[in-house]
Parts: sequence; C-alpha cells; structure tokens
Amino acid sequence: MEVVDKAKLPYIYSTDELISMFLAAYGREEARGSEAEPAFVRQKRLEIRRIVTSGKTLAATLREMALRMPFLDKLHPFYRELVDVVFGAQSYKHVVAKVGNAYVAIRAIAKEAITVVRTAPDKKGILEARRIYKARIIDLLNDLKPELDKMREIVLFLRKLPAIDPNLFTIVVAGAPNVGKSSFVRCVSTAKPEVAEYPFTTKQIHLGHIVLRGDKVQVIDTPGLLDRPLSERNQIERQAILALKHLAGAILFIVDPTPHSGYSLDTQLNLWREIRESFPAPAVAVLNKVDIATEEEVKKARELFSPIAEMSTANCQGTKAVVDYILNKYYVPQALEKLRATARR
Ligand SMILES: Nc1nc2c(ncn2[C@@H]2O[C@H](COP(=O)(O)OP(=O)(O)OP(=O)(O)O)[C@@H](O)[C@H]2O)c(=O)[nH]1
Ligand SMILES: [Mg+2]
Repeated sequence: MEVVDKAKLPYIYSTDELISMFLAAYGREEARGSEAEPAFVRQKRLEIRRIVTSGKTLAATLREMALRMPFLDKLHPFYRELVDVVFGAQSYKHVVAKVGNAYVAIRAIAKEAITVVRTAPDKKGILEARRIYKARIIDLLNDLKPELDKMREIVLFLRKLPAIDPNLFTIVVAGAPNVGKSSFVRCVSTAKPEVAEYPFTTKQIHLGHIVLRGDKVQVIDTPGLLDRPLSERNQIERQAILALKHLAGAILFIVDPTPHSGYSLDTQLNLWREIRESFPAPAVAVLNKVDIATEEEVKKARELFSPIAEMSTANCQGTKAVVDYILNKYYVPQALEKLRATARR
C-alpha cells in the first residue's frame, strides 16, 4: 500500500500564476513563415499557433498537478483516514478531478477559437476571437480558484505529515503522562528518534526505529495522544488518534506504579481499558520505574495490569527484553506468514 511520497507531490500554481503562465505562453509565439505571404494569412496562422501553444501549456500544467496528487484509494489506510478527517475523501477526489479535467474544457475553448480565427473575414475578426479566447480561459481559471486553493492546502498538509511508514511493523507506546514513554523509545531505538508533527495537535510524535537482522520495525511515542481518555477529545482529534490503529502492530502500555508521575493507578487503569477497547492491535502492559518503586507498589500494579515485564527506562534496564517479547510474540509470526505467502506465489 502506498505511502505519501513527499518528493513527488506537485507544486500547486495559483490562479494568478496560471493566468501569467497562460499569457506568457501565448505571447511567446512569434510570426514565422514567408514574407511573401499576405499579412492577413500570416496573422491568422500566428494567432492559431498562439492559441494552440497557450492552451496546451495550460492544460498540461493542470493535468500534471492532478496526476501527481496521491491516489486516495491506493493510499495506506492510515494516511487515507487522516486525509479524510481533514478534507473529506469526497471533497479530495472532487478537487483533484476538477483540476485534472479542466483540460477538456480548455481544449474545447481553443478549438472553437481556432475555428473563429480561420473563418474571420478581416483583422478585426481575428482580434475579437483572441479577446474572447483569452477571456474564456481566464474565466475558467478564476472558476478553478476554490479547487486550486484547496489543493494547495492539501499538499501543504501532506508535506507536513510525519514520515511514518505504515508498512513497517509498529510498536505504539501508550501510557499516562510522565510514565517514561519517551525514555523507552530512546532506550530501544537504534538511532536518535526523529520528531514529527502529528495532525491536530501542537504536540509532536517521536519516531524511533529498531533494526534487527536487516529488518526494521518502528516504535512511536505519541505524547499527548494516547495519554488521556478519548472522551476528552473533540471529534476530529479523536478520529486522528484512531487513525493510529492502522499502524499498531502492537501497543505497549507503560505503567508507573509509583506516585512519581502524578497519575494514580486507577486513572492509569481506566486509560489502559480504554486503549484496549479502542484499538484492535494486541496490547501489553509493562511496569516502569522499578528502580524507585516499593515492593508494595509493584505488587499492587501487578495485580491490576498483569504486566508482561518490569523495567526501568531511567537506565534502560529490562527494555530490550520488552521489545524481544513483543517482536517474538506479534512480529515474528506475522513476518513468517508473509514469507510463506510470498513463497506460495
Ligand atoms: N526513577 C525513574 N525515573 C524515570 C524512569 N523512566 C523515566 N523516568 C523519569 O520520569 C520522567 C518522565 O519520563 P519521560 O520518558 O519523559 O516520560 P513520558 O511518558 O514520555 O512523559 P510525557 O511525554 O510527558 O508524557 C522523567 O523525569 C524521567 O527521568 C525510571 O525508570 N525510573
Ligand atoms: Mg514523552
């Protein structure tokens, strides 16, 4: 499934820029042909060339813009859903189709203008045809303004999307604020985590990668996203958060059994329940900060969360075991299944 290829996204010209481009292409054509020809014939020929060139230039530009927009139906659901939340899938398709199809109208306008020029009885007729041709094209471009503006907005949005590869197995890190999520991503990432913007939050996500035997998996920490109940979100934010479900190979829920984070075990338990209900991916809980947790605190948290492991992200103790557990349990079977599927083909 396709990922948004930012390098391939088109530059979106504004109506004004397109009008300038059109007029420049029109003006570029110079008189050619033999001096022996009557001036009127030469003028008609030049006019027709100007109409053809300017029409073709404009039509090709509009088409190219539309063709380079990501094809929504082929886009990975993670990206498709984000685009849908912001712009609406129908609206997106409409905008792209309208810009892409403008060439049909341009061609028709040019064809009519050429006929009028051909049959013009005198110089005045040619000038009149030219005036009408230019005016019609400019009208058409002005009509396209809302779509061009929208398209530019869409491209800006797509350029800002985080460089998440939804085709990689992804561990999504969740948990109340301050429990050690970012520390965990730092502990297990092979390189320094990248920071990216996530739609609708001023917050950023941290994107780490784990390279194992030539294979790569993604770890993402989502500050401000998976740390509060969905019921506290507005509709748009909720949808944007739920788009994460298309990524998660597994969810790692980090619990702070100590009072250190400032969130009680009850609060964390509610969040844990909600995340398990809202996301289809398998979720596992793990206890953190065992370096400072009392035996009593750990015991209580164990009972409530049935964690798969205990760790301390302050010194990265036990974090590798957590990753190994998740990969062995959820990634390896999936990778093997993929391998078998390829072998069967
Ligand atoms: N003692 C101890 N402190 C820890 C441990 N892990 C994290 N901390 C501390 O807890 C605080 C929060 O850690 P972060 O990794 O930023 O936690 P977070 O969940 O990413 O926090 P937010 O992004 O604010 O939600 C920091 O002051 C860490 O130094 C741990 O294992 N032991
Ligand atoms: Mg953090």
